[in-house]
Amino acid sequence: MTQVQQLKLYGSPLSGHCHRVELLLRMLDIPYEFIALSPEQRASEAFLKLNPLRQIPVLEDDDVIVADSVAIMVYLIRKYAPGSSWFPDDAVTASQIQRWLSIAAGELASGPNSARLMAVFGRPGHPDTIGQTSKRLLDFMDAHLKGRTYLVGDGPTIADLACYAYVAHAPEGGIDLAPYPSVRTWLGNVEALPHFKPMPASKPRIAA
Ligand SMILES: N[C@@H](CCC(=O)N[C@@H](CS)C(=O)NCC(=O)O)C(=O)O
Repeated sequence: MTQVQQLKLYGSPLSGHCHRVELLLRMLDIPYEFIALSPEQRASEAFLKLNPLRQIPVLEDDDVIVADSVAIMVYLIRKYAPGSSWFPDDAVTASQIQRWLSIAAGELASGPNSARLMAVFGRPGHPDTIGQTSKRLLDFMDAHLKGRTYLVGDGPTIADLACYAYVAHAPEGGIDLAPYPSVRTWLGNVEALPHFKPMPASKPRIAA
């Protein structure tokens, strides 16, 4: 009988990039082992072989290694839930979801995520640029989410999971979500999904 290997997710509990993958694994009900790596382990030669960019998350599925949170989400859907409503094949819906995945890797990463990295992890950055990017993104998200439950269509998709953590934790970077009522309602809608698990709150200036 073939031995089924449990999926391994290498990451950090305080990484929103890892959190989005964990949410999808949980919501697809796929068993996995979370392996939290220290900064030293992420600098090791062994980890360099898993991801030459030295970034978490990395997924190990038997002999398949997938790096990058969005790539992992696409892999999990295609392999374990093909055609599912989390990332449907329909061209229009897929393009709408892809737009938010691009925003997650673009404005969300260079806006609210960068603000949190500066405040919590002491990373360098340009507060004015980060603030402008964050405001433009949140203004857009709030207008888009007015009257909607989720980012795309009528049900949750990987767009919601990809965008959730760094919006929810934006206040850790000094970004106030009070002016964005539709965004706050949407955060609650994601938190109400079955198998949701929060990302822990960060304390200022801790090791990444
Ligand atoms: N595009 C990557 C970005 C991942 C990323 O930035 N991970 C951070 C932790 S949240 C990291 O490993 N940073 C270390 C580095 O970039 O050197 C993804 O979506 O997985």
